[in-house]
Amino acid sequence: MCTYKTFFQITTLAVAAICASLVGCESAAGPTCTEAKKPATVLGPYELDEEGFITNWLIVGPFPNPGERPDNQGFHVDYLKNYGGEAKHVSFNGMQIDKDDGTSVKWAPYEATYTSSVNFFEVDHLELGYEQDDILAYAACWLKCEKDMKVQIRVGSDDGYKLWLDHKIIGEEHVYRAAYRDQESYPVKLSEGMHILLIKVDQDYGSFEFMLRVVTPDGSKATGIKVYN
Ligand SMILES: [Ca+2]
Repeated sequence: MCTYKTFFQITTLAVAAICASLVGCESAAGPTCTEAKKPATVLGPYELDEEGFITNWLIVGPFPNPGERPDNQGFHVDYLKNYGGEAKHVSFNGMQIDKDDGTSVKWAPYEATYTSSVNFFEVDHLELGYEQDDILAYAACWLKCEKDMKVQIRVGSDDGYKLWLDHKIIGEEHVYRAAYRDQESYPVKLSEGMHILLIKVDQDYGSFEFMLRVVTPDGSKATGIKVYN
């Protein structure tokens, strides 16, 4: 029998569970992101470069992106669906992702050294061919903030991308273009602690790269942030 007291307890637990599952809320100044749950071990810490670019990432791929402009088909396919899904995925070094064709790939670290851009053709473990077309890849990292802060996450990409912060999508550009810095800018409020970034970048043909930096609203490097993979 469901008494009023029992109903109240169940309702309270349900509300608590829903609240616990939320990671922030929207506001006019961009999403407020609270600390996300990280895996037991992470690589790092690494520094943002002098302009705020993240140059240390975990990367996994390639995944298929068949079709022709303007509608390559991989962009809207969740290749992490068996691993929490893109929105809930938590990557770690060495994590294996099985693909539908029976093969598998693994998340592994990559450091962009001579440029702030992540050129996927330079990522050895992706084993890509020269200017391989119709593919996509994911990159992820953690940001550890020493205090609450307001920042902008600025992205350039070739070709399009989807961007999640703390399991919430904050940017999506289904475009075909060359990459330049700061093509989009996303204002966010980060709480003290760890925050997970996941970006999915797709490729039709030609170059295949992205660059992402974390800056203050005036465009200078955000301070007080460490990067982990
Ligand atoms: Ca391209």
